[in-house]
Amino acid sequence: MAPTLPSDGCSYQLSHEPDAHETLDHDVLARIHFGTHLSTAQDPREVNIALPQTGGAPVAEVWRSRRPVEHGWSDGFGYAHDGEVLFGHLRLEEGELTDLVRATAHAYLRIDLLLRRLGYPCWLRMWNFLGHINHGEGDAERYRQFSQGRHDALARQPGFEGRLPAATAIGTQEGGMTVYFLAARDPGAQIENPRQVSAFRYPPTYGPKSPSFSRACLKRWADCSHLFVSGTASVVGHRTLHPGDLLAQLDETHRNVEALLGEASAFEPAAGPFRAAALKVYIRPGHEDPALLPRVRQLFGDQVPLLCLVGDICRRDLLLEIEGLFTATAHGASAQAAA
Ligand code: 3EB
Repeated sequence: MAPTLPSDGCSYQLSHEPDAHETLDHDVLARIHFGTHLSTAQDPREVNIALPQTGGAPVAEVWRSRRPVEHGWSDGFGYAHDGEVLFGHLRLEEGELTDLVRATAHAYLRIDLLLRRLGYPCWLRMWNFLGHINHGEGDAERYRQFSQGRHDALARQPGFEGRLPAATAIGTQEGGMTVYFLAARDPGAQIENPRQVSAFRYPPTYGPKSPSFSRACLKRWADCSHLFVSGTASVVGHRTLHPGDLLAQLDETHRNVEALLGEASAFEPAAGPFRAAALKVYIRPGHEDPALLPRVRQLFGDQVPLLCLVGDICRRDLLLEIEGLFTATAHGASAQAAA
């Protein structure tokens, strides 16, 4: 089957495709399925995330490249790369998480080793899916233990707070942990949100070690720029705003995403305007609301590909979180200027 060439000028691209299980095309870096009772696949580019989809026909997240893709398994990781970007993933079963702090630290150190070995040492974007993320009280909460382990691993590198990847951390109903990620040969730029305290500077009320992620990562490729926007929620300063009010949390989240787009454009004005290539919306179970997705479309654009997932948000008073990939092509900027 002929590879589907990316259409927006970027040499690799994310699309939402009807969920299917046929053999992957050669140009695929990764295909991520979301749902319960997913069947396991042997291809190292296939990932399953145990989160139900809501609000439409099920889709898979598919990353495709214009360059030749190589893939394989190494140290338990499935990976694929195309000379510029690397995709990888790791699954830990619940039985491997009895000491969650150490298990997370070990997993993150193994990721670092894999990335160095394959020649893509620069972390861009991490997705973390952890069973029962809100179980446990106080600093024994699983999310806080995960944060501590991640910090323990990343803090081994001096200056790590200036090179943090964008991230998502979401809870699943099934146990275990699945991590998937993108990395590059050369670094992206860490973008923070002026409306929010950087997560890596959160006070200890949110856990013994602050969460090691950046609000966004801006990566300039040969032919386009990608802005990876982390899971973004109704947090201003370091506090949750609008507890209990899903739609108000959505509006606040949108303001946070807008602030990040503003920061990214100020950081790299030549990139051209950023447009949303794909968004994921996570809703806490029991808080699905038919008014939500229409409002998301109103705020972020009618046409934007949306994947809507039901999962626990890592802070208990947050009802929703939104992440996205935004693309800018200097070509897009000149086309707009000419119009
Ligand atoms: C927040 O702003 C919401 O620990 O990797 C969002 C995205 C959140 C990523 C993470 C946490 C993480 O603090 C929570």
